Amino acid sequence: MSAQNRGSLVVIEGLDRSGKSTQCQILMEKLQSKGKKVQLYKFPDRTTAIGKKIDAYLKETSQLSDQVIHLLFSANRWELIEDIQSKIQSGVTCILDRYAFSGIAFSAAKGLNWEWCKSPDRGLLRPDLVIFLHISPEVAAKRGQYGEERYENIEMQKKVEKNFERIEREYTEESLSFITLDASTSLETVHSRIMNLVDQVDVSKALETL
Ligand code: Z5A
Ligand code: MG
Repeated sequence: MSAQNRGSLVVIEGLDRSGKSTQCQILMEKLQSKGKKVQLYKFPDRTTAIGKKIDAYLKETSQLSDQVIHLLFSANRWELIEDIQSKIQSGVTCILDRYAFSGIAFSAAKGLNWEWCKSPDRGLLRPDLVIFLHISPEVAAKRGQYGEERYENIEMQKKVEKNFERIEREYTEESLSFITLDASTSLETVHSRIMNLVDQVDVSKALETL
């Protein structure tokens, strides 16, 4: 993708209830108030046909094999990637609330092979910046609506936490900018750290793929 005047691709990842969606919203509003064009994408996007299947699975109203749900989460990203790419090309900053890294962390926590988990997302756009919001699973469990969906239990979240540590190591080795922030502080503190990082993104390089 040509680097000229492109928007940036920023991913907010994190443990459950770490404040990803709250921070994505604040970031979008603050960037818009600075005159930037911004688009927010949330994964899973539960509004598409694939997203509706994912939603039913997460609410435990349907059962699917671990492999099938992993591929559906990835397909849900693939169905939006062209739209994201064209937005970036037209100068829009795209903020992604979860992305492929959640896919690997959760599916591998269920025992699926690590490389197999990575493979369906190969070829998706590689973000300029991944911010990982860290919070201890015990603190997260005290935040709103915890425990209503599949995976929202401390044992699963601890496995996911370990997997994100491995993701950080592996992608940092591949020179991806993957930054962990402490998300147990105030909304304002977390936001200002995120904004500092986003302000430093270098859009002079062309975007690569995962
Ligand atoms: N999943 C997967 O398996 N494979 C994939 O490929 C993908 C996802 C993409 C649903 O995701 C599940 O799908 C998820 C991973 C799996 N399973 N789990 N666990 P989701 O993103 O749709 O999940 P969600 O329902 O939006 O929850 P969340 O994203 O984990 O929450 P959050 O966005 O991080 O937190 P929040 O909604 O912004 O805030 C939670 C509460 O904390 C809320 O009451 C806030 O007001 C409060 N909050 C936020 N920040 C703070 C601070 N700083 N202090 C105090 N309180 C705060
Ligand atoms: Mg969320």
